[in-house]
Amino acid sequence: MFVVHIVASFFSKLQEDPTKKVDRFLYAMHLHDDQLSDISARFQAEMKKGLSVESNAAAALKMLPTHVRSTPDGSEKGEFLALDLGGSRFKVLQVKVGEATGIKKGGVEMVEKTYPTPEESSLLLQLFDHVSESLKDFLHEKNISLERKHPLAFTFSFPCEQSTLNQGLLLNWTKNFRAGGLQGKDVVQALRGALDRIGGVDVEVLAMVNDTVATMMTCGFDDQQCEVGLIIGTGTNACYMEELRHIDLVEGDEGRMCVNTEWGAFGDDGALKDYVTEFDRDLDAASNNPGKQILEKMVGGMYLGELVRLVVLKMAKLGLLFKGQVSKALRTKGTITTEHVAAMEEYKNGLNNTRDLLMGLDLIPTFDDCVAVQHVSTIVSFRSSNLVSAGLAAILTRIMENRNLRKLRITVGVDGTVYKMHPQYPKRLHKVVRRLLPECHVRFVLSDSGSSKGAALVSAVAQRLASRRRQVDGMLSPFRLSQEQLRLVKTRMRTALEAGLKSKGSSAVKMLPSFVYRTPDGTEHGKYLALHLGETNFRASLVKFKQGLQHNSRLYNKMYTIPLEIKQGSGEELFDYIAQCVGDFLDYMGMKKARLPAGFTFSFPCEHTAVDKCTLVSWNKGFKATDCEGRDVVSMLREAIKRRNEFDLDVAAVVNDTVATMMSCAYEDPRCEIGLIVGTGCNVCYMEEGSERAEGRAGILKMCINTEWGGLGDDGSLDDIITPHDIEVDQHSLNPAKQREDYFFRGQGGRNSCVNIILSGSANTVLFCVAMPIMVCVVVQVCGAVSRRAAQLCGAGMAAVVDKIRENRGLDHLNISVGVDGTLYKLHPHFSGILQGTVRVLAPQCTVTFLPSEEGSGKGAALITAVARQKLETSHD
Ligand code: 0WK
Ligand code: 0WK
Ligand code: BGC
Ligand code: BGC
Repeated sequence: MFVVHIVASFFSKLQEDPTKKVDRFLYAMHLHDDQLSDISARFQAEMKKGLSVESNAAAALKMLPTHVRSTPDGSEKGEFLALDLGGSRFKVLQVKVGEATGIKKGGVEMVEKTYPTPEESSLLLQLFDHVSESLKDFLHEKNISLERKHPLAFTFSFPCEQSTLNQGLLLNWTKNFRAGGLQGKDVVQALRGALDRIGGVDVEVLAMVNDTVATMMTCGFDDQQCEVGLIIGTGTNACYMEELRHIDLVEGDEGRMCVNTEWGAFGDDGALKDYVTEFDRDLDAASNNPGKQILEKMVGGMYLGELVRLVVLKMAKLGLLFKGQVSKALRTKGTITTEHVAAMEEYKNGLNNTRDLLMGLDLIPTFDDCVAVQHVSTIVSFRSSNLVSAGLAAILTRIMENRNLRKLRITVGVDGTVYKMHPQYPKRLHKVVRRLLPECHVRFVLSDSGSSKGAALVSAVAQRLASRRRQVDGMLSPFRLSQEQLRLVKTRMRTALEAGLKSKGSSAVKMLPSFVYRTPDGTEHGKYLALHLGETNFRASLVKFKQGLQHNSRLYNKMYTIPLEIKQGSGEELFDYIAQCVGDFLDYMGMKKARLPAGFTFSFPCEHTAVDKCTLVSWNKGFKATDCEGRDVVSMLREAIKRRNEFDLDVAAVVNDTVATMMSCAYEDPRCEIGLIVGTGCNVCYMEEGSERAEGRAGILKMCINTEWGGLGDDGSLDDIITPHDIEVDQHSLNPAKQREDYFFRGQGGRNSCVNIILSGSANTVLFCVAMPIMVCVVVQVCGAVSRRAAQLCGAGMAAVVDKIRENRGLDHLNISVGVDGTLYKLHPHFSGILQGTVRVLAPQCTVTFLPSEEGSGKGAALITAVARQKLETSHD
């Protein structure tokens, strides 16, 4: 019979090769390389849309952050239970990784059991009760103790929005799952709820991962170049290691994070409309999620068989097959499966399998019919692998762009029944990817043990970090200040402020009068030179004011670094260096002849007797120049200028950087009556109402007081919260036992910015650390605790200051602004937020607005000089 067919077809070949007929009929399913490159380009555009916070919501590719920050490094170890739900088989496993369990380093041992896939569960409860029951059964069957808590790794192969490793909101079901009541809910919570309902199983869900991620990790355990995970199974999807700086939905710029692309949804926004055929549309319309998962329906194993059936049905109806015979079976959805498609493409038995399938569908196929139907399968599955190639090419191109590479050597971890069981699929996929990206050396590694090994590895890292985190948390507990302790600090700061105002030297908080009696009122005008001696550099500025407040100033400045030997040399050398810099600046501005009025911002504790007369109380912050403490700062500067004999200055004011910052912000916002610096050092000034410290100057209503609050604690008033680490820092500082509180805040320039960078890396460290070596995460944790305490202490101090001003003015509620400057406040990712939050809690009767100052010391010093000038002029009138 069959031989007859062979003979007959030979003659028909003379008529026409049945595959040609199919090629014509399915012309739209043939994708040429230029079309694939076009699809790949569209894919890349969609990836960008998904990564950006602006367009993510509208993007078809959700680009979901997975919080897995690196691939395994082989040191993972532990014993885990694992659930693998969402693929064609629901599996419960026990996974032993590394030495923990007597297997050799880098080894993995797994026992597993497959349970019925509960996909038809219409309700959430049913689904997770089934999963929990299966887990319980597994523990019984494998004699795994029910007494102890087991760490669990959960592979859940559906789109989930995760903000941590062990939490994830289900965005929508795909494939054949549709248990009601879970969408938008936390999947891990739902599982925990079911386990509690079932009872008798004690587990801690350490990680929930997508099957693509778990597959990447599984293959990454043996091949560290594996940075892409690919599933071509019931459904399809891919993940890859993206640069964190490109993932807007997660804070931080350092390092990488695995992104679950959820590429099955590619085309849901029409991006594939030129390639979707009538068969795809028919299949989609009949699916349980029309309009969704467009790419998946052109690629995934759940759909390939159905696509072949729809094509064969149409061809039969058109009389192109089986002489137009159409059977009920052929009309029935799902009668051709992906297993059939794979079988039809087997090298040897492909045609026989095709004949058997068609006869099984009550059809009487001719040889040509078999050849034609087999070719339909080829075209359908070829298109599937081609589309996957286009998607992979997009991902690999992006990785090359991210890393600025023209060539790339990378491994792709793969799993899924289509890839595993379809005889031609892998070869076709590899070939097309290499053709689309000849500059890429792509190695495909089949995940030999499913994804649970990978899920266990992610959990092993999470577990190690969680235990290290608990350990470090314990060590950091002294840095965690309770509300009660912060209230105490506020009270002690208040007491110190009051004591400092009462009498000179009676308090660790010196409360130094600044002889600045008012904030700017817009009458300031003219040109001024502003000099600023900071911790790291000296700055000279020329500031011009036009009458009127706000935006009426112009400023030109030049920065000069201060060499260490100058900071810690003789006072004469220091002020000669300052005079030299001023000379250079005046030269640069062509103003050497102009005898400009100058204001000098001097960020160290000084005892003033007038706005242009003050003696340095003590150096701090890395300065230790000799013969300066106890001497008049302005005289030392004037002497140096005289020694230089190149130009002359009228130094009309010397101010603390806090006062300068307050003035410059008050120029923009008249409610600003406090100046705060949180930088290398930390200090605050504020407008005090006529305290005794004003030295009985009659009629003095207000004066700005430089608190020098950095000294709080020098009298032991903070001993109950000072930790051994603080003492160590203090002892190794240039001025031990001085400026105690300064050390809590002290940013110390460069060292400060490390903390900023480390902490800007992550919103919540645990996630951060999943990627980074453990030590990095410990450093992040320590940085977090130390800077959090600094910000809270700053907040407690500020609460004391604003409440004092409120009470000074007998107000129930105070509205006030604070001008603030300093690298720690400006650059640290969380400092300002924590500080402001602490003030809100500790001073609820005050509304405090923090104004980051621009050019504070320059403009501020010039404003004070202008005010001092005006005062002088009025006193001469
Ligand atoms: C095996 C993995 C599982 C994944 C599945 C996908 O262990 O996590 O979901 O592959 O392939 P499928 O079973 O859907 O063909
Ligand atoms: C910038 C201000 C200056 C102040 C400095 C403090 O203009 O007056 O001294 O901030 O911050 P630091 O440079 O110590 O971080
Ligand atoms: C799901 C993915 C999953 C893929 C492969 C898709 O339907 O949305 O999360 O990775 O199937 O199982
Ligand atoms: C100094 C203050 C200064 C603060 C901020 C402290 O170390 O004593 O005078 O305001 O640092 O720069």
